[in-house]
Amino acid sequence: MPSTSEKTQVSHVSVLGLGMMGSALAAALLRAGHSVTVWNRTSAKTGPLVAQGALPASTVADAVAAAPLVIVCLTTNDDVREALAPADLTGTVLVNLTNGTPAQARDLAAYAHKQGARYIDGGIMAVPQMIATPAAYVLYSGDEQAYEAHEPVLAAFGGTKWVGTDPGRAALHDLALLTSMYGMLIGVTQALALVRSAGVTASEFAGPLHAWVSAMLEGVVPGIAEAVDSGRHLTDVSSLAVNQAAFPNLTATYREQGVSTQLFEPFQKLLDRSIAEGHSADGLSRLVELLDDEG
Ligand code: FVH
Repeated sequence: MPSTSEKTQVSHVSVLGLGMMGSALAAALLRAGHSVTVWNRTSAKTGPLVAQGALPASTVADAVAAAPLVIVCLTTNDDVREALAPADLTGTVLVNLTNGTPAQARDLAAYAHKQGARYIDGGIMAVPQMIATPAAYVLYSGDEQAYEAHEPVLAAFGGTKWVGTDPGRAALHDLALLTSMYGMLIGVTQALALVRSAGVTASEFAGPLHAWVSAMLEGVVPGIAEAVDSGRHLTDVSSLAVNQAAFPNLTATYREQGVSTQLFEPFQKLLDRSIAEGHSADGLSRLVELLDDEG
């Protein structure tokens, strides 16, 4: 295992994977003044980065050998395992920014350690166009010493947020944030389908939709978080009973308008269960507890 002190002055970085995100990461490193070696399975994709000053590597093994810090951003963690197989990882600090599960991150950390490498897992909270802007940040977990040594280089991508030494922790936070995003998109998708069924354009509805979702997030999230952490779910905001009574109006209207109910039926079931289990006076925070025992 290398000593991290050898790595503190790293300015040569290799980037494996030049898809939309990997290309944005490599370009950000170049703009920050680092020397960057790039590798991509489809070698033609190295062209634009080479034009910006990157050095092309023809194999993963060459790219890994070229720099002590290696950033990986492929489609899946199975792809990462497959791509890294021919490389000698001894002495490398591997930063894996591929989306995956906490268990996959732990497996990759164990694999990297066995190969003599240090492992940091990351979750990118940005789209490629946001990389290196103040709106972007990346969650990191795993080898803390290696992270501290390389954080100044990783800061080229945007903000850095350390979430713990469990290599799976960044993926967990990442997936929780993505969960909230997909939940919001389910609502947005359904709302736009509903108004469209009545001849209202999405552009016309976008303003009120954005304002409403923003106000709800701002007004509701802190209270729900406090209730979940304290276990005190009684509410004077909006009871589960009143939500259960109102919810069928949503699904009935979807049916009347010829819009599918499939995305919203599970929520009705959860509300019904909350009442059946005697939580009618509680607020929506109680649903977090009900999901706990869904297995
Ligand atoms: N794009 C985004 O907005 C999100 C933001 C949050 C983080 N995600 C995750 O980042 C990973 C890469 O996403 P991407 O957008 O760069 O994806 P693509 O543009 O489709 O590029 C995929 C690259 O992966 C290479 N690749 C795939 N399979 C293999 C393999 N078996 N061996 C080697 N490389 C592989 C692919 O190579 P090629 O097809 O060009 O030859 C691309 O370089 C992903 O986890 C997102 O969830 C992005």
